[in-house]
Amino acid sequence: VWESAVIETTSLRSRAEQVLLGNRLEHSTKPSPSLYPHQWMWDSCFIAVGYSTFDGALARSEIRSLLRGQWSNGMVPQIIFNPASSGYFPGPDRWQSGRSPYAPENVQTSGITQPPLLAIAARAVIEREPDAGIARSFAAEVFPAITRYHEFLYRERDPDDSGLVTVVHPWESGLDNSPPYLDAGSRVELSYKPEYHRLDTAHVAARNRPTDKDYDLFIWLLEQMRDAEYDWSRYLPEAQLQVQDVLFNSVLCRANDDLAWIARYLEESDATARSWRDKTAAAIINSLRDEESGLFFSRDRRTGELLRQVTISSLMPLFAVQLEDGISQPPVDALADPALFDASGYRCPTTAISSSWFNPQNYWLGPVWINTNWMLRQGLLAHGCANQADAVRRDSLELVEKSGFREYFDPITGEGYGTDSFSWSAALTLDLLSVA
Ligand code: 9WN
Repeated sequence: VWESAVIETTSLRSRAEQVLLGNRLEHSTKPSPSLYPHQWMWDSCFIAVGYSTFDGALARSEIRSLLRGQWSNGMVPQIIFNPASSGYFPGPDRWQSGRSPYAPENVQTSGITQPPLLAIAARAVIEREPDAGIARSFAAEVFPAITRYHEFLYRERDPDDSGLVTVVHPWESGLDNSPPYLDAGSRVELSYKPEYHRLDTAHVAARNRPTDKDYDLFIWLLEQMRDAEYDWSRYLPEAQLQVQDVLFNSVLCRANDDLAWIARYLEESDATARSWRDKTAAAIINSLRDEESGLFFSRDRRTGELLRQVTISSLMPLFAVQLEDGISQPPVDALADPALFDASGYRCPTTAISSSWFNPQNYWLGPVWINTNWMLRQGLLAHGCANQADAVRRDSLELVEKSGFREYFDPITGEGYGTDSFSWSAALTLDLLSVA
């Protein structure tokens, strides 16, 4: 039994490495062979963590390639387009990022960002690099750029100086059709029906993807931002969708902690990164925590109301920062609650089972995703919940072993959905195998 377990792990590892190498482009790695043929930001951060387990040079090039797309105002874009591919909608012709004076000239990108995992990935890559000289020069190279990215987020996206960054498009959240966005999205009044032709449903069954109504919202919002030339001081006062997103801000909080670590590693001051971390941590606890349930929710900045939809994001402050016992307990308990996240199958559904939106086969409305499990596991470990953390790790590995490196998985049956050969499922499998 022991011998076969070892062989299984070895083969899972080598299959995961093959997925990443198979999805390589010239400078970076695409999320999947055909559904997502460009470079995505938070995907590449997870991918870099995966590469760091077996090839530091590829890990560094993944992050460098992201920074190649950085705008002069500091924004790191959600998508860096691969000029050799036209198989994804919306492409560069719809985004027209060149309308902004800050967009890079030789690289085509989208006009928004994604959960800011750069510092988290960079730290992992630095820590795993055995050659101290290489690690140090990479740290010195990326530290100023990542700092400028965080400066952008606080300067352009937190006009109230609240410590919470505002997300302006569901795609920025990374959890595109998650219930809080369907909720906030239902209040957006589309002034026209945008014209477009979806390409995603040519690759994946429509029942596993966002609806056409969701896409109307996604594309209409894109066109509003484009018309404002991605100038946030002009766009934000009128923007119909503005969310102080709990997952995005939790990632930012943790990223500040890792940015502070990189600063100390370089023997530079970590004061700015620490003060950002402390401010965002306090704002998450004071402004995004629901007193009654003890769970966390994103806040609609337009109405001022919490978007009280229980999703995986409600647990993400565990990943952000060290919470006091009384504050960490409700999210930890929610994991074992059959009405919320215990589906008697695989941990951890992305939308609570009791939600009226829950659908175990549709995108972010219920399926398990390996990246949210990866963050949750770290958050649980940081709060002394080793057994629960291990259960999340085990379920993640069981899912990819059973169904392959799919994009997302049914939390009840374990069936895989979405694209196959999905890069972050493979990359984070490598990381989970390396922490055993
Ligand atoms: C839009 C690439 C991306 C992920 C997102 C995931 C999905 C894109 C799409 O794929 O979104 O960004 O076309 O649906 O929701 O988290 O980064 O893997």
